[in-house]
Amino acid sequence: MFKGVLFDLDGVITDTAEYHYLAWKKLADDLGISIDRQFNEKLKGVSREDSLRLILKHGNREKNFSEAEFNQLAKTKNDNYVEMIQAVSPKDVYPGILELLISLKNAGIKISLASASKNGPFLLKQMELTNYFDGIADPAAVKAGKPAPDIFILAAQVVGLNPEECIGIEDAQAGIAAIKASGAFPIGVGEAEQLGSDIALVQSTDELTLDFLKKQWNN
Ligand code: B16
Ligand code: MG
Repeated sequence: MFKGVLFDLDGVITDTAEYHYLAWKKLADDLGISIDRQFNEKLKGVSREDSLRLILKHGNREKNFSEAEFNQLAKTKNDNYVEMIQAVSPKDVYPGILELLISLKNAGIKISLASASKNGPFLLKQMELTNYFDGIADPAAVKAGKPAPDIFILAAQVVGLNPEECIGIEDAQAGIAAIKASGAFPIGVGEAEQLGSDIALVQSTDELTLDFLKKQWNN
């Protein structure tokens, strides 16, 4: 049996993925770079700085900014995003997630956060979920972001486990790659087109019950 579950946040616990998209879209529009939802799939799970690099590259503007200007652009996006997430509340927790956290707690299975977002702890607090988490991996403490495995390895470590003892749940291409590379068992929230047809997938988070997780693990 698995001993821990490593949760992505944006797109798994709540729909902040949409706010990230809107904040990047506004920044890109202001720079005259056109991005759409299909391009946004590449940004999901990717760190703030790497996302900005991808957007500038997409608009052939990667050489146009000094380091200070680059940092300012990242800050502008984050300020806008942080403004949007002030209103996040327990109502915004995706269906079935609270029930899953309760069943995991009752079963003595460790719960850890493997989000690339530096706003993760704030969001857990807004949704009143902080107390369910046995550990939070600090994205600022890892060398390489998703698709590198570092954040999932750290998320397992902070709850005293190896990734091989854990299930990782993700909604992003980069995140699934990171889970696979860490040695944890991947479960995807989303479509096979984006996440691949070689892993267990759910269309909606309310399918993520403890029984479902056990079934996939034992498959
Ligand atoms: P921040 P996750 C990721 O969170 C988002 O999917 C991604 O769009 C974002 O750029 C990244 O966090 C960094 O977030 O700018 O708030 O530090 O999906 O790994 O929970
Ligand atoms: Mg995500």
